[in-house]
Amino acid sequence: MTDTLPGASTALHTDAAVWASIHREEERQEAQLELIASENHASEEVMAAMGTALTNKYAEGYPGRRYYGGCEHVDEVEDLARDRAKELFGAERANVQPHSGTQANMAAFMAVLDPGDKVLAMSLDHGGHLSHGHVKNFSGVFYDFHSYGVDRGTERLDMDQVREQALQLRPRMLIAGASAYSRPIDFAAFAAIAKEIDALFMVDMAHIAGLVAGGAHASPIPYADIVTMTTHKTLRGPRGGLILCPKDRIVRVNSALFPGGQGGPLMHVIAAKAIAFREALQPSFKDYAAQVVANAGVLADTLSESGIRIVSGGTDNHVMLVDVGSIGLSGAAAEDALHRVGITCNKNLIPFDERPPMEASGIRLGTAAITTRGLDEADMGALGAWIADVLRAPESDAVIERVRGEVAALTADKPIYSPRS
Ligand code: DSN
Repeated sequence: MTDTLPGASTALHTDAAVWASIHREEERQEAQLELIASENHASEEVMAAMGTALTNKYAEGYPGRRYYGGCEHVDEVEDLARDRAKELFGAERANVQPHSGTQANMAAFMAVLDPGDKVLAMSLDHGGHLSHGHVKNFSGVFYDFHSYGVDRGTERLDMDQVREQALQLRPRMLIAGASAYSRPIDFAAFAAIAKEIDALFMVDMAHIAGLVAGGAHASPIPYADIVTMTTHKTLRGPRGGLILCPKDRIVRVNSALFPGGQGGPLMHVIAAKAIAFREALQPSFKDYAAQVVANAGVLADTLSESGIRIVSGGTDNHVMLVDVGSIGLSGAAAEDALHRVGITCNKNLIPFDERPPMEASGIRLGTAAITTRGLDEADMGALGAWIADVLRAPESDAVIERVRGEVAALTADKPIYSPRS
């Protein structure tokens, strides 16, 4: 077994069963190409912060106003995280305590809505998110969610259709943001619709947060009343959430998050968020964000040129939906075939899909993680060809064997983390 991560294997570690599984997961990540669009590889420094004594500290409340003693140093950390988040996104205020994107959304809704209020958001079936009104999620249980989708012909958002729906429904809040949408989101157009119907405008930019931070997607900050995100996708931080808002809304946001939806903040994760925000403030992060988008473009073009349909014809961000139904496969079968060669992705509904979600007609591919490990446009051309080969011959042991070898060689050549001495 190789040691890949700092701190992951030391003489202090005695729980052989758990560490063996952790090592196997480390090895899996090193040996496979991670194309799940919501994942990334956090830096060693981000991961190290999560393994510190800050995990021991209770700190309900906010810096300077805590319900526990001994918070002077975690206050410093939370202030750093908040200040860096504000600087990174040009926001007036930040709450860095959400444990996840869904927790951030729960706090955002509680801060500005009353139970039962009407909300208009993107349909999960067309690329939205569970916490934007799924019937079994808290959002769908406590609020009256309605959804807009993409246009059937273009498979893109049509802002005239969104406006028409909004004028008819008159929701209290309009939400923009998606988990599987490959085109730019026109925040100015959403904000204009919200203004026309006197609704609030919220953006959940979980997927594109790193692209916004790196200048590769327009920012919603000038337009939105409240912005939520996760910190671990394109932003490449620790798992967690973040809320940004204007200064006149922060008191309600803070109290909706704690005590509204959460108890003690995870101070070790907040330290890791602070480190990740600093990383994203470096000029090199702009290069990273641009490379993520360039890589996605080449991957989508290569697949498309091989005759596999890409939803909406391509991508402008980090993600693409590949219509594997166009070559007679289900998303589940495609996910399995790619798994056999060491390429990890997820089956995904495509807009107007006729298959059920556990089968689906698409796979969702993203380039955030593979770009972190240093893959570039030339690698994307090769990767696209391998994916096409596997999807066209998923039962061929010869093809699987060959591509598995290619993936193994590439991952060995481009390690994620430096090996420990
Ligand atoms: N599960 C995430 C994704 O894969 O997009 C969203 O929360």
